[in-house]
Amino acid sequence: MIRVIDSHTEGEPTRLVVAGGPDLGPGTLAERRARFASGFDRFRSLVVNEPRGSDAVVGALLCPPDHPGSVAGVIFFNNVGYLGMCGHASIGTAVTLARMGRIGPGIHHLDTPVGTVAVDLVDANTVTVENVESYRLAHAVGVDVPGLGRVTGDVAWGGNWFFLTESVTTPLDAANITELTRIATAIRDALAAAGITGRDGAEIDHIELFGPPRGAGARSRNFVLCPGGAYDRSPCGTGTSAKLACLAADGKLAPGERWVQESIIDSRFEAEYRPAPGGGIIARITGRAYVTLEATLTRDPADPFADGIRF
Ligand code: PYC
Repeated sequence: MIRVIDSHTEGEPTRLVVAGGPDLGPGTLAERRARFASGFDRFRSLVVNEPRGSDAVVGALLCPPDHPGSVAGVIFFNNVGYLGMCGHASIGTAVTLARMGRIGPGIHHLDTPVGTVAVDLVDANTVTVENVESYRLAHAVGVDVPGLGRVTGDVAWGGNWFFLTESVTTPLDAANITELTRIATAIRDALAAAGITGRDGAEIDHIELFGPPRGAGARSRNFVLCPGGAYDRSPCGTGTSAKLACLAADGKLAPGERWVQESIIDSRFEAEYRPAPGGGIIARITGRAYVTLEATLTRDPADPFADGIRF
């Protein structure tokens, strides 16, 4: 029986699989993610794709941890594949674990395929995630984007790979989401065509557009394109971490200084960082999550879309 608990974090949905997931065997979360992808990809699709889910849903498979001090392991996935870390889904996972009675207020650790993160359950809905080390890989990278011209931005790691740019002039307004999605997709395609990648040739699969904030106290507004073409309703935890790494590298944000990142739907993350031993930063991201559904997923073998609609 596949048991899931849905939540949203600042508008971005998470579907946590709490029972009935595939047995991925022993090993690190990275090894188990590889086994998930090679042997159980239909399960990923069944959980997040239509008709049970949507392109916006990020799935999270709850697993046994691989470090003795951690409360759980988590593998994040979406409509097209797998993530390294996921900030909004870590917040959603912590709130859901609290609702299940598995954690109480205070600090807990989650193992992910890219490292262990800390989640501090501040209250039933508020969580601070201390992410893996984030860093800027490349500054002021130019790419020619068909129909858009030269776009300049930074390449940074925040648990996933991001291209961050302030070059786009289309206002970051919810009314422009279709156009912003088209622009960000064109930038991602142009980066791939130009051979611009993250470390070790990793695909830059998240594009982050920045503009001036609208709400009181916010420092910036963003639009984040996720790998499967959906936009992040939240300000994106790993994307905000990547942003802080760039601000720190530019000397524009001091350790401990508060950064309020606004999303395209006006939701917010509060963030700050401390320097990390590797030369990058450790970002702390605070947001709120709410449980929206507890359900059992059923699979009828006669259903032509039993494993979700896959392209
Ligand atoms: O919050 O890190 C995040 C995230 C990544 C993709 C969607 N949300």
